[in-house]
Amino acid sequence: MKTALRTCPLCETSCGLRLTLDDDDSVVRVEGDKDDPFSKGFLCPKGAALGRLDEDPDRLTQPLMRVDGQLRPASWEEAFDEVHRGLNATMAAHGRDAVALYFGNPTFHTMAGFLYRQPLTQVLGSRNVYSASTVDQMPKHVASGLMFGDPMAVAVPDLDRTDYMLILGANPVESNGSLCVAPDFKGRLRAVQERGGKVVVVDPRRTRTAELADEHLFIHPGTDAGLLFGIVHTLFAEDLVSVDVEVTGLDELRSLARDFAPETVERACGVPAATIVRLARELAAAPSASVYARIGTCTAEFGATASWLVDVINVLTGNLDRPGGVMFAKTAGLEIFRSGQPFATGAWRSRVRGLPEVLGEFPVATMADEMETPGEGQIRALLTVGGNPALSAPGAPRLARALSGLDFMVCVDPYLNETTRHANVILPPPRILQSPHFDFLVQIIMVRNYARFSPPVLPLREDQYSEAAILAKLLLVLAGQGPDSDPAGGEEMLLGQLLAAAPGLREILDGADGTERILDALLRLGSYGLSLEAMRQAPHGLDLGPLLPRLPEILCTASGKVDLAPPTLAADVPRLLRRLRGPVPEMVLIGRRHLRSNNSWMHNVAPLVGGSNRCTLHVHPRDVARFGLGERARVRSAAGELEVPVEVTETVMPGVVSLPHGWGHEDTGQTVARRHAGVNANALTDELVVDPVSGNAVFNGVPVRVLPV
Ligand SMILES: Nc1nc2c(c(=O)[nH]1)N[C@H]1C(S)=C(S)[C@@H](COP(=O)(O)OP(=O)(O)OC[C@H]3O[C@@H](n4cnc5c(=O)[nH]c(N)nc54)[C@H](O)[C@@H]3O)O[C@H]1N2
Ligand SMILES: Nc1nc2c(c(=O)[nH]1)N[C@H]1C(S)=C(S)[C@@H](COP(=O)(O)OP(=O)(O)OC[C@H]3O[C@@H](n4cnc5c(=O)[nH]c(N)nc54)[C@H](O)[C@@H]3O)O[C@H]1N2
Ligand code: SF4
Ligand SMILES: [Mo]
Repeated sequence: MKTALRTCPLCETSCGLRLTLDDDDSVVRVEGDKDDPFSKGFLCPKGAALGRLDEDPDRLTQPLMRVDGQLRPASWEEAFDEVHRGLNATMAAHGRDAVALYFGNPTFHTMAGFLYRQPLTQVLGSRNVYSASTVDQMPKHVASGLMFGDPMAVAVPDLDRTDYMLILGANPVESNGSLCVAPDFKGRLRAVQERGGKVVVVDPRRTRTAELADEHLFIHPGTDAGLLFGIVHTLFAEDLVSVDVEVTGLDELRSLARDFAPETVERACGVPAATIVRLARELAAAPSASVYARIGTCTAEFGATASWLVDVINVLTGNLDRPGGVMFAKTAGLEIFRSGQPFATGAWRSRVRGLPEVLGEFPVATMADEMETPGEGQIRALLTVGGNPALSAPGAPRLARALSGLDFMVCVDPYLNETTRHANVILPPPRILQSPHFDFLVQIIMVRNYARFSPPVLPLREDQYSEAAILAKLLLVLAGQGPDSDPAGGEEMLLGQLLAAAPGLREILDGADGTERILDALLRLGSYGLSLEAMRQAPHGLDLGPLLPRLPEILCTASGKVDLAPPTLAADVPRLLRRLRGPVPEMVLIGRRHLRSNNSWMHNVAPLVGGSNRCTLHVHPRDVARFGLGERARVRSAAGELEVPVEVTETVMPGVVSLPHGWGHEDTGQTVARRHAGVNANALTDELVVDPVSGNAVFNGVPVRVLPV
């Protein structure tokens, strides 16, 4: 038996874990690491099942390669030769835009995913870059970028000090939090209440977070921007505005808000005007307050507008950049990536639908268009790293068909699944416990500054590649250096870029491999002057202190002030008004997340599926009666139709049905997931409807008809 310390890589929360392994290197116990200064022993059922997930016998242990139409085991050499051949054939015949990249959710957490994403994008030089960001948080980046100048400047609730928290479209008690890293979110919310504060949840479902809250308000899906504007209107109308940071656009904002009196928005939102007025007063009166919104508001038609108004309210109530309000974390290794240039979107536009580039990406919602529409720049080959867009993208069945029509596809993924089954080559990363972990990106969104490094628990076998080595090889293939080059050359490309400004560092860099040396460089160049050795000395993680005010360091708008009424967002306000004045849709679809799940890829672990984690349609009893539903229902949208088991529940508001995503498993050799197939919610979501400002997909508020079977 041996024990190992390890950060859980499965979600943003980054809990410290203590693993016990037997002599065969099998994980026999997972506990929360009580000595971790941030997570203090917290873990969730997914973290507890980390060993089962890691040792899943259905994970790929060697590359698969398509031969005569069939995916068959191949050596790494054969696999890289084929990747080299396939990608270069496409680039030679059709140019670099013909190769697309897709980065899925896990690449936001793995070291390799973080380190190689930008270099791969740069070296490929294709406009067809896509990521899970545009099915998730892109509206927040756009809002932050336009208001603060920096799209990565995401203001997080100062959860441990706030006196009032307004939560919209997030269910952190089950999701464990997103764009707000706070292990034991539930305990921290209870602590708000215990110190006399208040928690209000706005959600079309009475979630576990809503149950815990002091107040829960149902809202018609897709209308949060209206509700938030109603609050802004009230703050101005009642003279409750108290701004204490430098701003521009206050007058424009006031005039934009004029049309959004609470009485005007109440019908569309389904929240009484008097309640909206009271929320505004409470936010203004609280000693400190934070407005926090997530997936429910982002993956919606007015995602960017809602994200903007969240921080507008935080500014207007004097709560931006002060303890107890919303604040900016200070990362240990990312500061050098800040460009200092004011953010803008639309430097180029997508070929088929003319959608603006945002952060150098096109929306996932238009990936199928770009694959199916002939002409120069048509996508003919795809490299995915850790993603399952055949389940996760809007209008997913169409995208899956488009994948099957590609000339060539490479996937870096540990599973054969609904997406990778279309690949010509699958390159599997090693086990989680064989990989190092340092969660770069989540440092931006922590409620307390903190860092933790986990070296690999288990060594690589001779015949394995680390994920960093796989991506380094792909980088070299795209750079034209052939399939046989040493991955160390790819690592050197990264290090060379990083050290351009500090060449002297190279002599003293420390680390077992290129990835560790790059981490060492980033830590040394970072805000706290840390190093790899400092992280090794703190195996339980390093507390870097509470969030501190730092707006002046963050701001990089052209005016040098917080822009309260960015023109791009102001220009979209008439569209919101039209929506709010229009009819309330009779029936709409939203999503939901289960505690023991994570998007599409944890349904092959027996302890995580079944029970409450099932793919059912939540329907209010009134709607069950109204539509005469039995055990199953047919759900029809503009995009498609599904038949699904009905779960009658009063936790969802009338006029709304809820279906989780990540299901619809095909028979790809995942033996457990196959028995819990479920249906693909994204057969109902419409890729043709996006938030036009951010290009983000719309998963919530999809008009549907619900029919008996
Ligand atoms: N257990 C678990 N944890 C996860 C994940 C998982 O799949 N399972 N996924 C991870 C990922 S990738 C992410 S991005 C995060 C997301 O983290 P959260 O944002 O907390 O995700 P959800 O639990 O989906 O919460 C969204 C809530 O929005 C509500 N909602 C839907 N439409 C609307 C609307 O129009 N307005 C409002 N106000 N609310 C609405 C839904 O009912 C739901 O309760 O979770 C992460 N953590
Ligand atoms: N209808 C609807 N659709 C949604 C959402 C919703 O709320 N409703 N939520 C959206 C959100 S927030 C997100 S983030 C997306 C997720 O969208 P995706 O990222 O496309 O999908 P995931 O299901 O997270 O797929 C993760 C993939 O990464 C692989 N993987 C796991 N670990 C590793 C690793 O260490 N390395 C590599 N290379 N691969 C790994 C898994 O096998 C799996 O294939 O889904 C979105 N889709
Ligand atoms: S909340 Fe669960 S899945 Fe997320 S990091 Fe913690 S243990 Fe892992
Ligand atoms: Mo996500």
